[in-house]
Amino acid sequence: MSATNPHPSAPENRPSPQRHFILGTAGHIDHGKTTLVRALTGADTDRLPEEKRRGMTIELGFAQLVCDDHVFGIVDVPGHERFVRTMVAGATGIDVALLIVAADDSVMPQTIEHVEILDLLGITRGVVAVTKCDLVEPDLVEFVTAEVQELLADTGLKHAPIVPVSGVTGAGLDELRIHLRAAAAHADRRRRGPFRMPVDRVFNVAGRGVVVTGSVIAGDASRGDAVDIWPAGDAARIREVQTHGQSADDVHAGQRAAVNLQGIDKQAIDRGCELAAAGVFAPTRLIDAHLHCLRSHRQAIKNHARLRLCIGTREVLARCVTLETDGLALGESGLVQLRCYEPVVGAYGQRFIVRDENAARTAGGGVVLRAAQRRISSRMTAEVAGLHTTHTGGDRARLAEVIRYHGLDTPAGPRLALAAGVDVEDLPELLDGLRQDGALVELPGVDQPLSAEFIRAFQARALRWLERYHALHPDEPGCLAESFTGWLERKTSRTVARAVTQRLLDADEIKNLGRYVCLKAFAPNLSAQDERVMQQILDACHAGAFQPPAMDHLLRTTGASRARVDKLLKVAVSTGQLVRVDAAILLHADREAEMRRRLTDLYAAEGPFTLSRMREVLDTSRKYAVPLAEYLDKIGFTQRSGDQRAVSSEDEC
Ligand SMILES: Nc1nc2c(ncn2[C@@H]2O[C@H](COP(=O)(O)OP(=O)(O)O)[C@@H](O)[C@H]2O)c(=O)[nH]1
Ligand SMILES: [Mg+2]
Repeated sequence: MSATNPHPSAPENRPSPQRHFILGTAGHIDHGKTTLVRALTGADTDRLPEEKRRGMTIELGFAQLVCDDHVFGIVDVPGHERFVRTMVAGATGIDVALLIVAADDSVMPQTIEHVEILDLLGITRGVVAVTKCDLVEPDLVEFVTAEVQELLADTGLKHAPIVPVSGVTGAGLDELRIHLRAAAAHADRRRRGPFRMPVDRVFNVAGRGVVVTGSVIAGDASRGDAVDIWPAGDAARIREVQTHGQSADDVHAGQRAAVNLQGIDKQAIDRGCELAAAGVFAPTRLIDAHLHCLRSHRQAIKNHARLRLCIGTREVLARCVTLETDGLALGESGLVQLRCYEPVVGAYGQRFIVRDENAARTAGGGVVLRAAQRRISSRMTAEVAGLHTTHTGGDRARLAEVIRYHGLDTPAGPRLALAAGVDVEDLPELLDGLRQDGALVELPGVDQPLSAEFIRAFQARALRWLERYHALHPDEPGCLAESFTGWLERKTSRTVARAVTQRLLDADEIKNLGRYVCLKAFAPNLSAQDERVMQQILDACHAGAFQPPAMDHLLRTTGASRARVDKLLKVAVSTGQLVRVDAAILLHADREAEMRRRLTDLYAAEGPFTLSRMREVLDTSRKYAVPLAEYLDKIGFTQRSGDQRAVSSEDEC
């Protein structure tokens, strides 16, 4: 519990820039929080008439404490058990805690509950002030100190120094300031990233419009900046900013801020809204998280229990779906999905509190792992494993998981960094690392990185689909290529569908059979020589156009046996690469389509045509024209009347 500076060699002679921190009070009612803030700053944070009359804090109060280059924005919270929700809203953005315990009362219920809340919010920097030391003997102070040490032993505040003070006589205040400064020096909470300010007050200022106040928990904002107001998503612009009554050009994380907004009505905002950098966040009703159930809570958190989620300054009802166990026993932690009844904004790493549905008790708290896009349950083991990676993995593993989770809609830039909980400047290097690991794939025409695991899973799904198709249509050579890519396209996009088909072909997982695709295992068993002969046959048929080669010709050009050519012709007909016109004539599929196109054009230009006109248009001889015409009659493409033929209807072309 050392409060000394671990970096004594830091240059002392240069004037260092001011550093800003949010300091939050905590502790049982009447233990002297408000009095101590007044003694430290001169400001009375109980400003409401009702607070004055009842001598107790009801609303959050604000003051500023300057200790050399350290500037603390103080949030003074109520200690009454009925106002724990307000306490949580105040504690949400704090860097340093000031826990107050009265020497004449020692540890009381809200001392314990507030410490639990600070611990659940991940606050590890703090100082304990044992107040009202003017009222008690020194050995009682020692006794209280021991009780406080015991209370903090298992918490993030176990190293917090304990300072005896009096808010009335001012004893111990200098020492308290020194310890606060030291605690702040070690404050290491993440504050980078886009601007975020959960709103704790809203009011109108005559002639200026709406002003909102809050603790800036990340990033910075300047006059003129565009902001979104969540969860509604209204857009507004910052007209002016102040911090502790002073106009400022900008505000930073760790500062209390009053922001005058332009373009929004007071009715559209209240405590619980959040001001955020424009275009970065999106509200969600699903929060995937790691949740801890307090050992002191009176009951376990059941699977599907209804809880109140306190996140930022907002409180919403949520159903808690446990993902690793059936509920969370007292003192147990685990992965959960919080299904909120109203939208909220949350980002990776953000701490939150859950309270009983009737809001009487703090049940636990945890950390947001992702603003989720889909429901998950304990049965979806792959999704739960991914979430586990998000919870325990390093930056690179977390980034890979975010990219996998988002599939084809991976966010980019600041939104990607935010979701993965990494600094946006570190993104290029992390992405390069993932590329080297083979965790990312680039698809032609797709500019965002895609997760190799996601593409693998998607390809496996496509293969399963094709397998089912084969099972349902055992007599077909495969699935029509356009149906297959059509299915892929409905699940993804045209570019991705094409790229994925190509990957499956390249990997030899599927084969192209003329107009069909089939699983490799389902493809007719062709040897390399068969493939070569097949290509020669197809080339010869294509070249022959409407006077296709006869068997003799095929045997001569391929040099293959009659049995082999017969077998390959059958395969080519079954896969639609060749079209059988009659026992002796096979047309290349492209030529067959071309024939119908030419005759459609002819019919459009000249109406019904004779066999000899058809022969001219197809540039063939009577020997072929007769069977071709009969074939076309047979498939219903043409209708014969005397020696004239009409093309039946455009639909059939
Ligand atoms: N003697 C003495 N009285 C104190 C001290 N701090 C607070 N009080 C008194 O305790 C009562 C409650 O103080 P307050 O600051 O409102 O407590 P809070 O509810 O924790 O904010 C008030 O009557 C204060 O005057 C102290 O250090 N010494
Ligand atoms: Mg008070």
